[in-house]
Amino acid sequence: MASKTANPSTVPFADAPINASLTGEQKIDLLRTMVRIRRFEQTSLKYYHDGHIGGFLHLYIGQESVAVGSISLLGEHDHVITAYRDHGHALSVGMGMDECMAELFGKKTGCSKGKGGSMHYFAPDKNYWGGHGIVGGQTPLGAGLAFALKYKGLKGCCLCYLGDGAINQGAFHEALNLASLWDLPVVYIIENNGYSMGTSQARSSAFPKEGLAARAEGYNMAWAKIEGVSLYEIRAGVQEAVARAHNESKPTMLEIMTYRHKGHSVADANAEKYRTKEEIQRYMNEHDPIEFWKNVLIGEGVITEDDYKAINKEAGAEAEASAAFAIKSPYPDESEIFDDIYWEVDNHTEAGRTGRHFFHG
Ligand SMILES: Cc1ncc(C[n+]2csc(CCOP(=O)(O)OP(=O)(O)O)c2C)c(N)n1
Ligand SMILES: [Mg+2]
Repeated sequence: MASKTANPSTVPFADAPINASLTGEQKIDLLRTMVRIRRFEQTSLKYYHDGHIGGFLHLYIGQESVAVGSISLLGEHDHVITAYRDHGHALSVGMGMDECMAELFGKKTGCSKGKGGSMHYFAPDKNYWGGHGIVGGQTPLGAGLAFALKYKGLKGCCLCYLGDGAINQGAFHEALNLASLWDLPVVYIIENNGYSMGTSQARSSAFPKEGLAARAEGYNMAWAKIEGVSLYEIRAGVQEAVARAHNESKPTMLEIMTYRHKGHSVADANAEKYRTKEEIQRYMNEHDPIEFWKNVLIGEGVITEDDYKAINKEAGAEAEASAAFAIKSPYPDESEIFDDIYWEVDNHTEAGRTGRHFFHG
């Protein structure tokens, strides 16, 4: 895995065309997005402990490079769907901190009107389809989004993220079969943080020595394993898969190696029971994607340490402001509890009126 200190002349994948074409400003934007995700989540954790947020809160701290690097490659007809650890993907597609923080607080101004919470961020206008709490549940939906793109003749793809624990779900294997059989433009990105709740990968999954994504061979599907600390490496690897989807309408399975610094969720008080303090500390000290990218940019002369401090401060202020926004926002009205479950019902369509959502004629 890449180390924290980076020498610009030796940073792997810096000269891949997709990276060589980045301007300094674009590189800073990538840094800013990762820092904003981290400050947003650190702030949410503080307000969780203060009792402002209830329910689940799965933090993405340590994994920011995966969402930021991969989503930075997307265009107009590309779509994103993920699991419950979804804050990083949401901010990467351009959702605002206010709507995201308010959703955590259960407020009406949240992206899901305060009724979805941490696991159910949505922004269809940004091609962002959630936010799913059922492990692996998003994987057939990802195939469906890709199918729709192909059906409509659009040159696009769906990035469908899942955890290393989700790869054992039956639905995922059904989705892989159809994605390959029907040549769907979907990219499955396994965010391999080594654990499913408190269970290590070694205790939960059978896989070839090349890695989890090598299972794709059983489906005649292309695959690759990517180290997830460096944005350069992620962008170079994911770009190949996106190009395969766009140009050949073929699926890919990627495994990106990463690590979560915090517990599975805030309720996971035993975060240090199933892994050692030393392991956590080692990843935080030596494999932190933000530290790595910051050092790349300093090494390249794109930013100074002071620039980084300013970006960090600004992101912290933005996150605090979003919490203030959430606090002063109203809760949804009790009368709205059954709204926003079925689009057809809310929009008084014939299907909604008759209950025939899934049938024509
Ligand atoms: C179908 C189903 N089974 C079990 C759970 C409980 N559960 C929630 S998260 C999780 C672990 C998933 O781990 P992984 O896929 O590696 O994702 P990570 O949390 O590491 O991002 C489990 C078992 C669930 N939500 N859905
Ligand atoms: Mg995991």
